[in-house]
Amino acid sequence: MPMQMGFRWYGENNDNITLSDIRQIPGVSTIVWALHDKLPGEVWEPEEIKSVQEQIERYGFNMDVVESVNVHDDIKIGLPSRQKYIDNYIQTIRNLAPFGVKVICYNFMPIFDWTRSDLFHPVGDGSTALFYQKDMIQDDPKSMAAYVMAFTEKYHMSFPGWEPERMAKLDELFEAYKDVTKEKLWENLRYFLERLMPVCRECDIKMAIHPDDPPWDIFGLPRLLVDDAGIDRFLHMVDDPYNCLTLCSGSLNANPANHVAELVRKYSDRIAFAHIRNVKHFENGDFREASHRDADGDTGILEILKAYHDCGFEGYIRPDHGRHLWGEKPGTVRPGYGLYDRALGIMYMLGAWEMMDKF
Ligand code: CS2
Ligand code: MN
Repeated sequence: MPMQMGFRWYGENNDNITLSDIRQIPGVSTIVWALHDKLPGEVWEPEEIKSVQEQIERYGFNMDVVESVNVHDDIKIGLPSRQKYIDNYIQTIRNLAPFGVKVICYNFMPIFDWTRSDLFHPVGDGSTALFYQKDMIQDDPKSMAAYVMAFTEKYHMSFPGWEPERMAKLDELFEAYKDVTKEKLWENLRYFLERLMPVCRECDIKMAIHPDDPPWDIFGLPRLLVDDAGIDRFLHMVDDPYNCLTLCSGSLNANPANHVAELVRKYSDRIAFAHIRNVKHFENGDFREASHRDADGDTGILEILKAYHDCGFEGYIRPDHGRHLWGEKPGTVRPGYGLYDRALGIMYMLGAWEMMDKF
């Protein structure tokens, strides 16, 4: 089976991009989807999954990849109430299996998902992109959360991992995480996965963890999946073919020391899902996201694609964040998830891939 190209879609009435738009991008087989109105910890019910299935399959796509089923904070913190949330997670896996879902992408970042200081930073050519200014993300989580929340309120858009219900309780969350050291977080991740693995095997669904974005501790919160050593520890800790990676090139390469193509070669048999995102580094540690073209960033997109191709990668792949182009602006586009740059990214990736296939 060749690799399968996916496109992340936020769902009807939740994404300005339609399935009909996506069908016009050549080469896409998989819709990367989720029930975006679910809070972490809730069970995804079969009827709810079925209604998305009907939409997705009507356009000839498969729904093999879910991104994300988010993990409740109590599981990450290791509270006794985690039992209930792990049971719910397992029930969600069981409910997804009959619909043909093969991969669940998730992350294990405390409190925040991806973190940026500017969601629409000018690139210089008229487009905008997500930007991380290191000195703005130091010791004031509240002002950063307030920035993202102001955006979500103004434009009636909420982001997975930035649920307003959770952000309203930031003090409580920080308090709850205060004794969660890196080692405890590793232990809680292991506990969670060990309980899931038998069900994953039975349901033939791979759990594919997304690396931490950015790949370093922020606001004093520990982060685990940040480099080769972290990935190695993770895969050995629960050494099971259903314990896999979503290898996100841009998240990892926000730290220029992470050589993503090498990671692909080293861990290819455990990569279930590839995110391709290009990043431009600045000397002071800031970074900006870039078009998928190799020369536009520093992540080494062609070398990464070559590594996947050499390894005979047969998993799912998708363009990750792109720039906002051609009139895409706050209110009309989800930050990082416009139509045009991701479509261009797909054509670039398929061009490179098909060239490697043929010649
Ligand atoms: C995604 C992540 O938009 C993005 O950066 O790659 O937010 C990803 O969906 C989550 O971390 C997975 O749980
Ligand atoms: Mn990603």
